[in-house]
Amino acid sequence: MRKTLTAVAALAMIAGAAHGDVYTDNSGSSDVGGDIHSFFFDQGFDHLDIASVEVTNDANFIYFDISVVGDLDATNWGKYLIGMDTGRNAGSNSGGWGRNIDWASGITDFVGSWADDGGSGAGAELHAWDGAAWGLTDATYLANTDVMADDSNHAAGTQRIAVSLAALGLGHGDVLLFDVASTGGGFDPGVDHLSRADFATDDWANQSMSGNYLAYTVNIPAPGSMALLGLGGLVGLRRRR
Ligand SMILES: [Ca+2]
Ligand SMILES: [Ca+2]
Repeated sequence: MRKTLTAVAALAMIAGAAHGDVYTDNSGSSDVGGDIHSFFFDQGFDHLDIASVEVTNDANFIYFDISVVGDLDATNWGKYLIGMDTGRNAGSNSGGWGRNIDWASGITDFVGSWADDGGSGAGAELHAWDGAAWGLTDATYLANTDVMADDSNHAAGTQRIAVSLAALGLGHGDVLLFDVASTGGGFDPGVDHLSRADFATDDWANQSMSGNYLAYTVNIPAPGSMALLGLGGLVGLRRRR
């Protein structure tokens, strides 16, 4: 019985390996060691304080669950950028809707997303760098096939963005380097960067800069591999008895 339970637990872990990687961020006011400068924190902008980002993928999409400290149903503004370096070209350090952000090591693609409608709606654009200029790949108000946004967990502070792996040129085993930043409108900087545990800027007028990028490895299990692993485990179990 114990062996059976062990086998079940092992199978659960194998299945779990295909689930998301969680990248946690610091939070709270810079006055007490947090990563939101008190200039912003004291104005109650907790919907710009990134708490964590969970990344996962299936055969067709990579998903970013961006979770902030605040309630996204309780705010009527907030922008969330995902800067991505797929490695397909050198990328650009500037971009992301022309926000006042230095992406530090060059992004080849970015998602600009919003939670603007009193939390009742979410949308996103996907842009790609061709080596010389930014171009719009897709948006939730266009084909809505290469990038999608989900606001169903806004009350919990989570906005889900799905991006087509094909649009990013990513396949099994490829490593995506990325950073996530919260921001406002116009030429605003990134108020919070997932890549930084310290505050990214101390005023709307001052540029923010990415820290060390996070890395996610795309894992697309081959059809039936789960079942084969499971069978192998059971065969091994039988032999040991
Ligand atoms: Ca944060
Ligand atoms: Ca941060």
